[in-house]
Amino acid sequence: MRFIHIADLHLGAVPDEGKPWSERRKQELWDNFAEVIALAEKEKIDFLLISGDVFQRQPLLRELKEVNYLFSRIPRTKVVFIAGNHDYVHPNSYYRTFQWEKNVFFLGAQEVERVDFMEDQVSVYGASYWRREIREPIYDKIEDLDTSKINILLVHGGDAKHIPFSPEKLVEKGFDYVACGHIHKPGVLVKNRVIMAGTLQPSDPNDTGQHGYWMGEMTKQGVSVEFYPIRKCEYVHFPVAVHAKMTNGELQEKIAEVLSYAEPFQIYKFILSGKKDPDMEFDLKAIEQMDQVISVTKELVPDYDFDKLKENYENQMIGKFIHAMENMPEDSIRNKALYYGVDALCKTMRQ
Ligand SMILES: [Mn+2]
Repeated sequence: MRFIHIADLHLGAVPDEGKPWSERRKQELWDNFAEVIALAEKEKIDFLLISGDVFQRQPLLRELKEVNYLFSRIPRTKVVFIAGNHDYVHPNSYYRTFQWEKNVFFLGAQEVERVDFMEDQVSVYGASYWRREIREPIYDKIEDLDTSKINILLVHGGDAKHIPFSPEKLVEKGFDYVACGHIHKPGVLVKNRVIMAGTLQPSDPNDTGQHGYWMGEMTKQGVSVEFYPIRKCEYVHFPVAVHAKMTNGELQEKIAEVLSYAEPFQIYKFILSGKKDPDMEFDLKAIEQMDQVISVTKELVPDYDFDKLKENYENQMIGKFIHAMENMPEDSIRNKALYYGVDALCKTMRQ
């Protein structure tokens, strides 16, 4: 049988809030999902596996209707999904009462449950979050798989607060395929067996790199699955080396040059590092207003000339401080203390 595995759609999220492209990206999260649905139709996919966090927060009733409509477009595809820690099944959640299309199987219980697809000889296991955190390794308790069938497990978690699990142990239990979600970076945990889908498209600037869906073929003899990127949005963290003589003009030129090579779907976070002229204040706002820039952070240290400062301020606090520090044994702690002390004193002088 043919399948697609996705997770962490985070529908309802507002990516890059405050930026002119934020609304477009919010809509794109839905469009990307609709694209996968169209693909499932085109590729005659038998199973669409969604490993949690379809929504960023508690889904609105009309949002469930929209999603259900998309599922109704692929009646021959069986859709199996669970709720994650973001869209957990709250006591008032519409997940509790919603009537899904016939081809949709929502595993909404907080204990692991199983749904059998006789005609395909497939069983799918999964559980939904009923609270934001689950620290218990609940997948460890699954027992007695019928190994004559293809057994699939939908997982959401993988860190200490969200159902920790060992990929190898799940393979040992006899699962043919473990479809994981929650960690936003896609990854192969066990080749062709345990796959972390990653977010379909990122909604947080810290989710750098490629994102997309997994598609493959599954039989009792084995699974082959591959990653297919969707390149609508890709966050890039870009380090910029700053030198002591750099001015705002030069910095902006450098950044504009980087952006001139950027792909249209890339969004940049610039990280400035190095030494700067103590007098220089970089205009980060100007950079943040450039197109395709989400933020700028700086890890800059002023380039102080200690000898000159000592000479110029011989009889003042700063000169005495440098002199005293230089009489101490030189190590990294002394160097830091010297640097931070001078920095603090210089800042007071400039006020
Ligand atoms: Mn999650």
